Amino acid sequence: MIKPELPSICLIISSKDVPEKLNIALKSGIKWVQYREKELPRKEIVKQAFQLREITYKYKALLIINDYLDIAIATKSDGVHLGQEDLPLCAAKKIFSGIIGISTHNLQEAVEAQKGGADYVGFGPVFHTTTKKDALEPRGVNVLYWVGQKIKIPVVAIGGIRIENLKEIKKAKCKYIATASGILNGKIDDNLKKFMQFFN
Ligand code: TZP
Ligand code: MG
Repeated sequence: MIKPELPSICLIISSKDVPEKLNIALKSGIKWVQYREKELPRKEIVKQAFQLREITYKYKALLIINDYLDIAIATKSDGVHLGQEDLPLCAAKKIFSGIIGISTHNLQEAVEAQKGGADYVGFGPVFHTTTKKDALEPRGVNVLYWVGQKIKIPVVAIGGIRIENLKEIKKAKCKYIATASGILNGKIDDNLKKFMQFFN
């Protein structure tokens, strides 16, 4: 399977952002969406994932499902994002040929994910975040830089990424970011425009 190139900006959404906020983001040009829903019952997540697949197809945006490989497969999503406690990468690779992203918090985890054939690693939290309830201590941009130097697959900076700290992300030579609040809080179209200007 030929895998698509990853866009620079990944928007992380949960059920509360569907459909209003998501529609604004798609209309404003977002091309990579990760559905990360931690509260709803599984049945509801499945239902919403199917809806998201339809909407993202329409806008030619990539759709990645967080946590659930079975839901990613059933909905023909482009990929799955797995944490350190989720289905192991080696097992996911046996049954899925789409994009697989792995959450990492240190260099060792990132090296392992790359060795195991991950398509990208999420690395963070780079800055302080309140979006993820059990987030670890911020890793900072220096560590982000070093991870990027050692890893060949895309390193996606995550955690507290906002317009005000994009300069630091760029200085760390990081070309990919994932954010929820950085785009969804405030005026989504304005926020996204600023994010996109930065990565062009
Ligand atoms: N993993 C590490 S931080 C985070 C996740 C899913 C949340 C990112 O959200 P925000 O609002 O951009 O800090
Ligand atoms: Mg997970």
